This record gives sequence, structure tokens and C-alpha cells, in this order.
Amino acid sequence: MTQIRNIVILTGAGISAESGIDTFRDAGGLWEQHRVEDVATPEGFARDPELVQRFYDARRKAVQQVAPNRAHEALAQLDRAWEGELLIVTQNVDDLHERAGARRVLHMHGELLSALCSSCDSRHEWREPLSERPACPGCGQPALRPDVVWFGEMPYQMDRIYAAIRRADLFVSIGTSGAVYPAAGFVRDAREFGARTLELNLERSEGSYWFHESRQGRAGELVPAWVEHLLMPS
Ligand code: BV8
Repeated sequence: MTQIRNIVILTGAGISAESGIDTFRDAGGLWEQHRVEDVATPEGFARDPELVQRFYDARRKAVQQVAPNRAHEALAQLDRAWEGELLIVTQNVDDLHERAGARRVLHMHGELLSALCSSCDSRHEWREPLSERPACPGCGQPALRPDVVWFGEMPYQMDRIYAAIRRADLFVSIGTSGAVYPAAGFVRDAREFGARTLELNLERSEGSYWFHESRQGRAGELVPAWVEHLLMPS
């Protein structure tokens, strides 16, 4: 095994499933008879802001009632112990990585517990509903929306993500179906720059083909075992 120094970890809804948060595959289409792709778009928000705000209000409330699981805790332990570079790029909008103690976390699709003002572009930690159209603490306008990246919008901090992928010796994808881009393409970028690639997922995903190694199982089992092995003195 070549010396591993710099690690990029991509996580998806599957890492939060055992905490009781529905994945998109489970929730897709089940939510008020709307496909997530229809409500998680700027067009959907313009069409029916109340419906979209309610979709996110329900998820913002739910995320405050669940706890991190063994997979989040194992990644937090790795983050604390790893002396090389490490970046957890998460597609998830929950705060379970942080609540487990991870620090080097990047939310490429935004965060449920943050509100973005469409009028003054300010961001505010937000734990309450937005469907009541509260005033923006920055400019006073009733223009707050969920601070999440919808389909058709630019994911956050892409330059920082690609810079980390270029330097990675190891790219690990955990709990994602590999259905949404550009996240689903990161494994190919990582391979191109010479990283070893590993997938930990409940089932084979749309991206499994691109990984050097793909292990199937629950994140709560696979991730602690992988971290323990990685931290074992070589
Ligand atoms: C962009 C935030 C330009 C909001 C989300 C045609 C072809 C290719 C691409 C496109 C296309 N048409 C349009 C596009 C672009 C589009 C896209 O990819 N569409 C898809 C539908 C084809 N992408 C975009 O619009 C993105 N922006 O492209 O801008 C650009 C391009 C390049 C560079 C810069 C800019 C923005 C997309 C972001 C959308 N926002 N979330 C919110 O949360 O509401 S997407 C959302 O769904 C997630 O964030 C995640 O990214 C995505 C998929 O979810 P997963 O996390 O993978 O979850 P899923 O349920 O799908 O899978 C769960 C997995 O876990 C499963 O495999 C399951 O087996 C496993 N699992 C379950 N339980 C467990 C488990 N694993 C382990 N243990 C368990 N216990």
C-alpha cells in the first residue's frame, strides 16, 4: 500500500440513515407526492415557496431530534487523529458530522440549520421554521430561504474540493448513490490524480464501477472497521 497522507472522504445520505434520517431514495417521491428534484429547485421555490419552505422546515425540525451514529463518530475520531490532510466533503445538509466532533467538514450542498437571505446575501444560523417568512436579521426583509444548493445551482466551495482531490492519496465515498453531479464525478477526478479509491455503501451504487474497491454493508459497521484499520500503526 503506497503511503497514505492526504484523504478526501465524500459522504451522502446513507451515512445518516442509521441516525433515522430518510435517504433521498427512501424519501424521493414520498414527500407530499412531490419528487425531491421538483421541490429542491429554484423553479420549484418560485412556483410554490410555501410548499418548499414546509419541506425544509420539516427536515430542519427532524435533524434536531436525531443523533450522530457510529459512522459519524468513527470519522470524527479519524479527523482528530489524522496528521495528514483530511477533508470530509458532505452532500448532506444535516449537522451530524459536526455533532460527532468532526472539524474538517465541507457542506457542498449547504446546511439545513443555516438561512440565506435572497435580498442581502447574508447567512444566519437558523433552527426555526422559515415558512412564517421571518425578517432577515441583516436587512429586515422577509427574504430568507434555506441555505441549501438546489438542482441547477452551483455547489459550494468547488475550488477547495478539487484542490483537495488533486492532492488526495485516498478517496473514500460513504453512503451515496452516485446519482448527482458533480459529486458523483469526484471518484473519476481522484483516480485521474492517482488516488486510491474506496466505496463503502449499503449496496452497489451507480458509481461502483469507478472504485478500485467497493464494500457493501451498513455504514455503522463498515466505517468504524475501516477507520480502526487505517489508524492501526503500520
Ligand atoms: C450543478 C441539497 C453546475 C438539497 C441536493 C444530467 C446529467 C448529469 C447531471 C445533470 C443532468 N441534468 C442536471 C444535472 C446536474 C444536476 C444533477 O446531477 N442531476 C441529477 C438528478 C442527474 N446537479 C446539479 O444541479 C448540481 N449543480 O450541476 O451545477 C455545476 C457543474 C459542475 C461543477 C459546478 C457546477 C447541484 C445538485 C445539488 C442538489 N442538492 N441536496 C437537499 O438536501 O434538499 S442533492 C441530494 O441528492 C444530496 O445532496 C445528494 O447530492 C443527492 C443524492 O443523494 P445521496 O446522498 O446519494 O442519497 P441517496 O438517497 O441517493 O443514496 C443513499 C445511498 O446510501 C444509497 O446508495 C443507499 O444504498 C445507501 N445507504 C442507505 N442506507 C445506508 C446506506 N449506506 C450505508 N449504510 C446505510 N445504513
